[in-house]
Amino acid sequence: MPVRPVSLTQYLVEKQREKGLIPAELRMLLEVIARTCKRIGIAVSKGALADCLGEAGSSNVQGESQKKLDVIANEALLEANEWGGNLAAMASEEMDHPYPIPNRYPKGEFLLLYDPLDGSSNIDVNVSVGTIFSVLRLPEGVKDPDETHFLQPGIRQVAAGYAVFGPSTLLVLTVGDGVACFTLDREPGAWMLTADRMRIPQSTREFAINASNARHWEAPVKRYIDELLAGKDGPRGVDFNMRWVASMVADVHRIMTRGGIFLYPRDNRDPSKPGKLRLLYEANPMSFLVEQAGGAATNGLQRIMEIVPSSLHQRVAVILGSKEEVERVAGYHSQ
Ligand code: P6P
Repeated sequence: MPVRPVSLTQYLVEKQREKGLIPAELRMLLEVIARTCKRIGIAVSKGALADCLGEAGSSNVQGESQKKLDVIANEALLEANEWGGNLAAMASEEMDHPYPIPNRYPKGEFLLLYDPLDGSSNIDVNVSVGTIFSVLRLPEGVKDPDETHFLQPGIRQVAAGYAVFGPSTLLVLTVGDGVACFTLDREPGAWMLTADRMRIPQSTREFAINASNARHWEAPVKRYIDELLAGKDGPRGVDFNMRWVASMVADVHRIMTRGGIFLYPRDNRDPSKPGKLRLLYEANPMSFLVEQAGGAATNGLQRIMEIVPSSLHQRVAVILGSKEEVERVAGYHSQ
């Protein structure tokens, strides 16, 4: 009897029913996010056929110019999630401040944080991009959350995931019980389980970093990368390979699938920016997924998921992936 493929809905219902792992409200929230990721993927896939490429003519809180699709994806997530009654507020890379659920709708017990379209600088050149999301609980007794209620360490996440819009459209998700990958079956429009309990190999010979920043790196990262580049004639005694898509979801998905180490380290260009990537809606969700798959995630000095945030859009150095390599880099920082 062939195994009947499992849909995202069945996967989540079983996490709710059999393991009591997730309440119905969280299951419904994740279903809405997954449905919205399909919608975002459709907008991305239209490319030049729809008037959604290029610049939106605005910039976000990071001072980065917004692509039209950044704005489209952000609005899709707001509109899909504001009425369901599962959330108290949302925060996005594309919005300066959190978006409280309007009083005309019921408020729920969760907070949603997301980068609606990560890697959007790649859209116009047709390279994979994606959506990253993180779910926190609303702190006890809080009725009207503000920015401070989002400032929870990554260990408080109850769910995290990303969609990657690539050759196939994938949704990778954890609710704290391993990592599952779903592939979009476009005909019925259903997310189908194609990998459960994803595991990152403990060791790797593949690294991902933007090497053009080498002159700005701090000594431990410089040492680590120089050793990889030295290959079998150097202290590591083996050759390494490099990949850099410059789309975090694509680089991280490769690592989730076949191992590797991803580094976007702090560098000495701008002391006010300890790295490029944002802690709350990029580093934390990716760290949750990586740790759930047996990998590790550090800023060089501490576990990313233990960092207590000080501001909504704060940046952090990110070193994540195959545990042995991440621990080696952390070791170089502590020496
Ligand atoms: P760089 C995309 O803009 C992003 O935020 C991540 O998706 C990606 O890993 C990184 O920036 C790429 O940065 O400096 O190589 O363009």
